[in-house]
This record gives sequence, structure tokens and C-alpha cells, in this order.
Amino acid sequence: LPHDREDVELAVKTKPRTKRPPLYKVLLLNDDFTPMEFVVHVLERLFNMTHAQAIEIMLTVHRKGVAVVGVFSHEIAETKVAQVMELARRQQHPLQCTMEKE
Ligand code: NFA
Repeated sequence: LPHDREDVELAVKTKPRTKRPPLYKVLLLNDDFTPMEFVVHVLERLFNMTHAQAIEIMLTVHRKGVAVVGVFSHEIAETKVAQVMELARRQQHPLQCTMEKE
């Protein structure tokens, strides 16, 4: 229990703060070489999108250069980025995936 003057002061003034962990957007970047069907496949497999959703997001990346494909905790976002990069590397596609704090 606070007893010193300073501790009492703090106990009165300090708002209880519930600290939520920050969220991270996973971004997919356009390029001129990765086949559209491969991007659709990645979105279906790693981001649990339906075929229609995956086509829609792939076309957004294709037209606009970048799109958010999901929002996750830091650890999950890192894993998703690594999984996309690994699938692309295995097929020798230049597809790029990054994350940024929301
Ligand atoms: N722009 C690529 C093409 O025309 C398709 C693509 C979409 C690549 C989304 C990367 C991300 N083949």
C-alpha cells in the first residue's frame, strides 16, 4: 500500500493502463514476373482466403502495387512473411512480402 507522499500522489494520478500488444500488417508487393495463379495459391494456402477473395486481393496488388493481406501479432506476421518468401523462393518467383506496425 502507498505510504510516502510521492507514492500516494502516483496512486491517485496514475491511470491503470491495459497494454494490448501491437498488431502488424502483412503486405504483398507487386512485381512483373510472379504468375497471378501463384499469388492466388499463396493467398489461399497461407491466408485462408476463398478462391474469389484471393483473386480480388491479387488483382488489388497487381493494380495498386501493394495490399494488406492480413493483420497479426508480431510473431504470426513474421511467420506468414517467412512462409510467403519461402514458397516464392522454392518456385524462383521474385514475389516480395513484408510487415509493418499498424
Ligand atoms: N503483376 C504480376 C503479373 O502480371 C502478378 C502479381 C500480382 C505479382 C500480385 C505479384 C503480386 N504476372
